[in-house]
Amino acid sequence: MRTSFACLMKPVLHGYFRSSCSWRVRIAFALKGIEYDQVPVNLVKDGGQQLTDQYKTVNPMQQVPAVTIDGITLSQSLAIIQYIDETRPRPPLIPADLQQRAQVRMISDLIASGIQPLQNLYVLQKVGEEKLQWAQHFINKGFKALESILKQTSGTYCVGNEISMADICLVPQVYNAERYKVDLDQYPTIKQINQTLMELEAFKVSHPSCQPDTPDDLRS
Ligand SMILES: N[C@@H](CCC(=O)N[C@@H](CS)C(=O)NCC(=O)O)C(=O)O
Repeated sequence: MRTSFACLMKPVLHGYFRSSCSWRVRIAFALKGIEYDQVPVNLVKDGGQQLTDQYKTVNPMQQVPAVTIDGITLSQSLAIIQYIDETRPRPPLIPADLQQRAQVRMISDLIASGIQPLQNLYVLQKVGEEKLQWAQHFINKGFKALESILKQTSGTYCVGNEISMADICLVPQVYNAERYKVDLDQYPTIKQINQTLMELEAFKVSHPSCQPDTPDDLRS
C-alpha cells in the first residue's frame, strides 16, 4: 500500500448514475460500510464526458467506473471490488471455500465479460437502429446460461447463502435487462435472487434512482 496519509482519505468514485459497472462498485462500498465521494462523469452529455482528455488521464479506457483509493487510481469494476475486498476484508465478498470462490468468479465474469460489454453504450452506438434487438439477443443468450448455472450454485444468493461479488454483478445486469425490455419471467432463479437482493439496504442506497447525478425526472 502507498502512504498511510493516502489511506486516511475517502475513496473517490468516478461514475455515472446509470452505469451498471459503477453501480457494482457502489454496492461494494455500501456492503463494506465505506464512505466515499462521487465525481459524476456524464456518459451522454456533451457527446460523453468519458471521452475528454481530462478524463482520459483518470481512465485511459475512457469508461466508468474509476476509483481513487489508497493513493492509486483503479479502473475495471471487478479489479476495484477485489481490491476493496482484499484491503477491507469484512464482510467478505469472495467466499473462503475454493470451489465457491471459483463459482463467484465464474458468474461475475459471465456477466462482466459475456453480457455487459455487448450492450455497452459505445457498442450500441455502432449497432445503430437495431440496438434494442441486439441488446435483447445478447442479454437473453447470457441469461439462459446464467439461469442454468445458478440452478446449480445458488442458495439464497448466487452462490450459496452469502452475498458475494456475483450478486454485485447480477443486480445491475438485471436492471439493464429491464431497461432493454427483456422478459425476466423466462429466468425464475435470476428473478428470485434479484428480488431478494433488492430488499437489502446496500443495493437500495446504491440504486441509479438515488445518486448525486440522477436527473430529477428519474429520481425516486
Ligand atoms: N470492464 C469494465 C467495463 C466498463 C464499462 O463498460 N463502462 C461503461 C458504463 S457501464 C462505460 O463507461 N461506457 C462508456 C461508453 O460506452 O462510451 C468494468 O467492469 O469496469
